Amino acid sequence: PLAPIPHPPKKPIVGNMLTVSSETPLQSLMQLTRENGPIFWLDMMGTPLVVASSASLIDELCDEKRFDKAVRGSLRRIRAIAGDGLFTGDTQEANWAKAHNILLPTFSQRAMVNYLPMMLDIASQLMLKWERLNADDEVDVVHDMTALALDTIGVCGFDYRFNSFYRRDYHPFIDALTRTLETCMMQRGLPFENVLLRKRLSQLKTDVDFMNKLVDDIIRERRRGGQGGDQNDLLNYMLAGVDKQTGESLSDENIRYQINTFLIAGHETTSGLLSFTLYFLLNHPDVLAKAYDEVDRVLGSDIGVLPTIAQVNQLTYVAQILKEALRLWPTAPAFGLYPYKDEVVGGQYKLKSRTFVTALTLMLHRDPAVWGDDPEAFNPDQFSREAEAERPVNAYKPFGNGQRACIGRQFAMQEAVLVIGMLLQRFQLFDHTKYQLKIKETLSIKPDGFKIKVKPRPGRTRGTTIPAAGAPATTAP
Ligand code: FDE
Repeated sequence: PLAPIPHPPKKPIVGNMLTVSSETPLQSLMQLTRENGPIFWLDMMGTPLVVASSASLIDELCDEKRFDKAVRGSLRRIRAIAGDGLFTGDTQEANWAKAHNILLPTFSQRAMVNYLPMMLDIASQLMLKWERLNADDEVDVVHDMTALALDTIGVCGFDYRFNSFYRRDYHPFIDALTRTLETCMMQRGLPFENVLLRKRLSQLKTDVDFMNKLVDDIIRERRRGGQGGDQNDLLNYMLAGVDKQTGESLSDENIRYQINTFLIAGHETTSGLLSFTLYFLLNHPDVLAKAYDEVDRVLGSDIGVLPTIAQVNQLTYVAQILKEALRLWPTAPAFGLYPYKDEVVGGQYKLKSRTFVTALTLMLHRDPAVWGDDPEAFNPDQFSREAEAERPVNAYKPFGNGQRACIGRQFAMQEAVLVIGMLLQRFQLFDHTKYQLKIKETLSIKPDGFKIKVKPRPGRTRGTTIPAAGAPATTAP
């Protein structure tokens, strides 16, 4: 029998618009899930938004024959800068499939070894910065992890150095990007919004022009230098790549959108992942001790040699810790879907064709049916090989679903394992403020105001060998 989808009470005109906090919409949706159950709908000024989160419902929603990714709301507005790039393109747009086909191999597990020297280059800059801190210096974790993730995607993506570790503030590109994303998140389609946001909207135009120019100049330069440049970066693949299905390659405009996309999709999510991981390590001494053991066994105490790809792949407990951090705080905390046709889900809830459904990953990852009675507990054993094999396939979705899942997954995980490994090899960590977790929401989520102190571990060889730019990294024998 059919049943109505539950929904919290609404107000005239604005409906449930104000039920959801504008500062912390995702935490509102978590709370609403606790109150209303695994599926409910909100009236966003006449447009319904369905929020689903149980493992059984999400399993149905992950059926790509019935549901497709929905590029709506703030994600749609991000097209101002990411256009029909992979993240913000509709599945049916010609450029989505074209770029997907061209870029998939460049993000494959096999391709990852190419990025290792560049990742080590940037990771070494972070290590050096932390090694040179004085005992009373604080580390602004989110700031440093953002610098790291941004610089990594800059070098691996298009051989551009944001040089974030050589400046106090962020590169102007990042300020422009951050403002642009903020404006896209603030627009909610409320009355008078364009008046209230007038300043921001005109700034948005300036920012988008500035970012496009920077990226377009890089593309033009590279074209001029001939396509066979010796960089192993994504830009070269995009310039040279041909989609086998259509025989076409990407236009310069679309390549610009892809570069903007990698920066948007790749830097905040990865930085948040690293920040939450450090937070959990500091709060779970038993897990931290086990991680130190693994790092010491795999990487040893000589910090003069940088990790090899084989060593990175051996840090399996570190990888488990990262996965568990992404379970409790998936830095891309939800994904949007719509049904192609009228559907019934959960055997009783009608969804009209094209209804916007948010799959709330944050609560999916807390479904007791999958994660047990204490889903809030941080436990990397949830990702032992045996536990992973036993779990239903769609119970864990930090990288989204199906063909629209994260193309940067291996890239982000390799970078994160390597960085946590190198940090633990070198440093003791101190939670000197007794930090209380507070989640800041932008397009992604991160631990707000998380500061730590670090101290070099005793018995480590001082000094780090930094590979010359572009040169292969030193490898252990
Ligand atoms: C994507 C993605 C996703 C899906 C979304 C939707 O559905 O809407 C997710 C969930 C994600 N992603 C997540 C993540 C996390 C992390 C850490 C990351 N991510 C990272 C990264 C890096 C890079 C470079 C990236 N990432 C990228 C990307 C892209 C391009 C995309 C889109 C795809 C398609 O095609 O659609 C994504 N990513 Fe990520």
